[in-house]
Amino acid sequence: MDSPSRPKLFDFHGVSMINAFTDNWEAIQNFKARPDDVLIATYPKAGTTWISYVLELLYFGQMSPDRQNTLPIYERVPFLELTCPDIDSGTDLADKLPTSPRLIKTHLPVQFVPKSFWEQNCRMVYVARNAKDNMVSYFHFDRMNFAQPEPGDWNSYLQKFLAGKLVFGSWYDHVNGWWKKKQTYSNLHYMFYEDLAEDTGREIDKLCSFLGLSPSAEEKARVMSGVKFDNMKNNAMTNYSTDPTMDFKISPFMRKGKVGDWKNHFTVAQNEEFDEDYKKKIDPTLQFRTEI
Ligand code: PPS
Repeated sequence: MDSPSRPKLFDFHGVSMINAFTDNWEAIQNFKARPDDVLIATYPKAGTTWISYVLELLYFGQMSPDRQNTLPIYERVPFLELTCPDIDSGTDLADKLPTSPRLIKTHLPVQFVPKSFWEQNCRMVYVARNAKDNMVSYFHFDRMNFAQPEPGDWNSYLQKFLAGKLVFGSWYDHVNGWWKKKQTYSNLHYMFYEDLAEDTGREIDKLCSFLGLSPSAEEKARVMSGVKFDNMKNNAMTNYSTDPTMDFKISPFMRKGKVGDWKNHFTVAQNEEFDEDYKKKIDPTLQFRTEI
């Protein structure tokens, strides 16, 4: 049974959404991006916080130790479409950000991105994660985050994932849509969670070349150390322990951080059903790894 305190999913221009991400729609669509803004875009649970912290440390890690020690990541990298009572909306937080560039997070599918980001030719970093691990991570997140709809049991969650009936809609449409955009919009860097896990240093180098940054060897080492899973898990500014909507006794935000955890969740039959459906939906030019 759905808990009355949990938000309800509804269809919003063809994408499953909840009020927290649509109530501020006019301000989101009219958001004024600046040319040096960097938009971090992901389907939920694809590695948003990880790449946000990489970018945050690359740009501001040296400049302001106070910033690193006192501000949670979700205040340093505003979540554009988020609006909920008693806290600043994502658009307000972004408007007030004192940094240059501003790092801004979104889970919006590509067709919903405010037009000023395209008009200003902003840099965008998209992180994609293989569908199976992405779904496992989202399942545990929805169990512990009371601001998300009730996940139900694992098997019903899998059916919802296949049908695109999760917040921010279909994983397939999301990763395909952003992938297609990359063909025509050159300021988009499309990354994979699995690559980041396999060789963080290599992926940081690629990211820096996209962003026009050239950190020293020491700076790069500092970033690599800061963004290690255990370090982020133990860092109150990156582990979401300050967010009251989450119950870490059910599942922590920094849960496992692994490639291949899906093997601990899918039955053989579920895996076959998933793979059969996957072939029909994924853009064949977009290739994911489900193990490394
Ligand atoms: S959110 O709520 O959409 O912003 O969540 P998001 O940050 O995209 O995804 C959370 C998952 O990313 C994992 N994570 C990491 N993995 C490896 N290394 C580092 N440093 C790291 N930081 C976050 C986090 O553990 C969640 O994945 P799971 O599989 O649930 O552990």
